[in-house]
Amino acid sequence: MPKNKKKSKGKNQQKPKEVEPTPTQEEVKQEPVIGVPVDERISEKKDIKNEALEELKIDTKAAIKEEEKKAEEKNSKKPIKRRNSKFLMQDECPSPLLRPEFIYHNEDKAKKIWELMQTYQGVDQKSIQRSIVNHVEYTLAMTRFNFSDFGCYQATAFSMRDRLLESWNDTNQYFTTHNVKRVYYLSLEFLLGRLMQNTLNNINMEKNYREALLDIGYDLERLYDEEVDPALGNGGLGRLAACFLDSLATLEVPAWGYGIRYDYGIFKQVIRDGYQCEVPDFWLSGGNPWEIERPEVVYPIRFYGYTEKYEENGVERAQWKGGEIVMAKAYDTPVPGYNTFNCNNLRLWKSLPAQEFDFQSFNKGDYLSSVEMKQRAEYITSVLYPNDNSQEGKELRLKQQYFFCSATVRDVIRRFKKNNSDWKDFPKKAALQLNDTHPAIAAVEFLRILIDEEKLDWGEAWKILHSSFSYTNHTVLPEALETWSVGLISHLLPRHMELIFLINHYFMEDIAKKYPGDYQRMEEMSIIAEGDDKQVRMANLCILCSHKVNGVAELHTKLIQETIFKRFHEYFPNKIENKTNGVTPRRWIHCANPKLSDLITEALEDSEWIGELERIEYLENFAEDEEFVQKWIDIKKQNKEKLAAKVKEVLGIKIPVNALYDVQIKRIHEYKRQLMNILYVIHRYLTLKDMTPGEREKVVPRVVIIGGKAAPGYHNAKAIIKLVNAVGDIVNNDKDIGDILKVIFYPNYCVSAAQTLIPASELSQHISTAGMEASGTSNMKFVMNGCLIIGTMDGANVEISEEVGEDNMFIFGARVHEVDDIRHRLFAGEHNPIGKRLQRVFDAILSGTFGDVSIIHPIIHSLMDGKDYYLVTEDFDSYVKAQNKVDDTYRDQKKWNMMSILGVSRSAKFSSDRTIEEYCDSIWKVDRIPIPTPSDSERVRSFCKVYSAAKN
Ligand code: F58
Repeated sequence: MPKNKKKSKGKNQQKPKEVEPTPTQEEVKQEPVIGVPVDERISEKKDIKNEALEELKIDTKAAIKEEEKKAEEKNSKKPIKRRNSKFLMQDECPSPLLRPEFIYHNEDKAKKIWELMQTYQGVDQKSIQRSIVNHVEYTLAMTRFNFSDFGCYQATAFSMRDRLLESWNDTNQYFTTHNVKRVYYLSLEFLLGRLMQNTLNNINMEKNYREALLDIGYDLERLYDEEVDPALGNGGLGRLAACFLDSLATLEVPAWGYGIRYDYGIFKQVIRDGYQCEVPDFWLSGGNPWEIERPEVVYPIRFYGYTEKYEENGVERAQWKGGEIVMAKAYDTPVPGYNTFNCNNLRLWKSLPAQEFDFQSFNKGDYLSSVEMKQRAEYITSVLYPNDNSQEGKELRLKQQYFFCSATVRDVIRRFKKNNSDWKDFPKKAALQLNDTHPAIAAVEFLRILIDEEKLDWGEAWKILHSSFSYTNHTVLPEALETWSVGLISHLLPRHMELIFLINHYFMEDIAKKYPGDYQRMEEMSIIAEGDDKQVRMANLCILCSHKVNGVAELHTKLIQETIFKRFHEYFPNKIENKTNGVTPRRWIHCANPKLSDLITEALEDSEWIGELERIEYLENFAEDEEFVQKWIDIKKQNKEKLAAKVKEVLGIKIPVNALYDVQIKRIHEYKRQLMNILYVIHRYLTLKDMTPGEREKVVPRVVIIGGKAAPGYHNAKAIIKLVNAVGDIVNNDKDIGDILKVIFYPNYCVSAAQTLIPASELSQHISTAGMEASGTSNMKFVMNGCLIIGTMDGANVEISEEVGEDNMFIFGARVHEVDDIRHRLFAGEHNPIGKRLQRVFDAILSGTFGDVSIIHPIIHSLMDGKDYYLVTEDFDSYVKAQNKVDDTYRDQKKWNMMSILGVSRSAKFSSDRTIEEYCDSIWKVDRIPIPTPSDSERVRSFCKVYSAAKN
């Protein structure tokens, strides 16, 4: 049974559940309810109170006394300190809000400009409507009287961007003026998902925009669907970067994300005849209203060429010459936080030719080769590599990495030099986080600039580099650990290869000193893997260049400390630490599941939990409250209906709403074991077929949904997709089975699909072989949406089970410490876990029950031969048992819903706000810097004057 202790509400509040005294005006002011005018809030509360009294039929006098007592108690607690966004303040403020003043360099000119721009754009209905139609006419050049939903989406996005830019400018101005320390999050992937809904919610303007649009005949929800889903990432790693951006802005941490503006995001997955086909995703075809092109922020990036060494005051430096130059141009996307005045930035780089034409070739009459050069330059940022947990050793990929790292490092240095002159201060002003090893070359580029261009000596440069860089590892899978051939790096980045050799040389000297004669250890720790084709181990490089290295879940961190980075952990015992991943509750509860969000807000009596998820634990008090549970059930049902409608629209398949929705959505990979899932589905199908119609009626109906993309070259993953589709074709059309079992392969899984799938799920599968999933983050999203987990003790599942209680999950399978031994015995033929049930499933597949699925046959045969690296056969029995337990529990709806509510109420640890706070405290050493709210702008103005006087 779940632990059912009563929880207190948030950090400093103890709230009675039953009735609440009517709040005074004073109280209401202290506890703003987002987006609802003060008067409405009071009348709403009154109604709730009256209804509650009616229903509970309590003795009113006693109740009032009780209320007064509780109100007293409550008033004695500290009020919640809360900053409003400028948008909400504007809503409540009769006159336009003043903006903070900019620094004067030329007093007269600046004063005039400031006067012209001294107030923010209005957020009242008229102002919003005017700005939308202005963009229709002046930005999109459409007629104001006839614009499509898409046109309206674009104009609305532009009008929102205008408002974001005000905050963006003020934030950056403030940070620059105060010369604050900034975090730079370097990632080859940012899987943002759609921006409109999230932005409106973060800046508290959803209601205003909804009403303004409705008044001119547009439905905001329909506009949300007009937005493309920017998919500049593969999976967990890229999505984590996006959640981090949201949390960094919400926590008012000065931070910029840096990455690549790919023309093509991850491919669109289309299913033909059950097989995955990849279609290019040119996400920019309709324009991107969220970004700002920065033609003035461009950097030349060199490739190839040669180096010339020289000595200067005993320091060896080099000049890197020749080769080819490509330009990097910046595109900025404002990143607003939730309920804050701050607005951060995501800067993505696009490649351009250094000049439109190679005039030499052009003049020589070689027109085509000059065009070719332009295309070669643009090609660098054209496409995201669609690999998940495997590395693509192509030259273009390394070019992408260096291209974006060099532009980023130059940009960061430029910003630093604007306000600082002493290089020793760099670590006090910048923290650079490497999201996996993909941006590792940034560390070497930084070193190169410090030594060859800024003329620092090795010792100084190394210290600055080491104190400002840190690295996150996301995998222990050997095939995903990045290496680059020494030959390729020497050719593409000759100076960098020299520096890598130097770093390694000094490090090997240290190791030899500490462990004389231990060549094995030196070999393991070396950045260079010796052999015919020498390789650079990017993880080793990252560990050396960073002051902190982190894993992404407790178990994962322990594993990297004990396995792949064991030697480094011995040598640097304080370097490798854990930062358990998290996800943003703004996108993953509030936007994805607005009804659930409203219910939580209603129960908790305010919406503070969206910004401080710890407060959600108070929900535990409602786990057995019948009225609340009924609302909980209704919301899940509505979300299931929405998903069922989507499935009908996309696939033409009708799925029942009264079935258990069982979902596994993630990249298709053998270690994630979608194969085990579908093998179980086949077992379930065969079992149903054996039953009489009467017996079948007693079975819990299930809709099994599997979704995810396979890397285009990953044959086995593609075979699994085919098998799922083939099983679906047979099961879904089997009259004996009807609605008792449906099998859906949900095509083109992406962030926006997740936002529909997750809120509708009741059971979700996180069933990787123990030790192979670094963390997983969708498991967290599912828990936050009241979904129960069937899973192995892997990645963050372990911590989820600690938080929600093992009894509230369906845990099964081999544990990490057992895996190696089992695998060894399987491969040696000493152990055969294939029982009758599984053998029957294999036979059905091999005998053609599901049509021609010969693509999967080799995998099935190797499982039968014991070549079962991912332990599918080993874990199958305990998986079936766990699935049986799922059915039994689902039959007891009271218990199921209690488990669901408890899961949500205990999910606070998995907010990315918590993760980011930990990074800030122990890795980045960076403070929260709330920029002044407009009401404080007088203070800013006088500060700026002093500053400008001092400067002049
Ligand atoms: C994922 N890695 C982990 N890599 O697999 C997952 O457990 C974890 O929760 C998540 O990172 C966030 O920490 C991942 O998504 C990639 O997609 C790489 C893309 C580039 C090539 C190598 C894999």
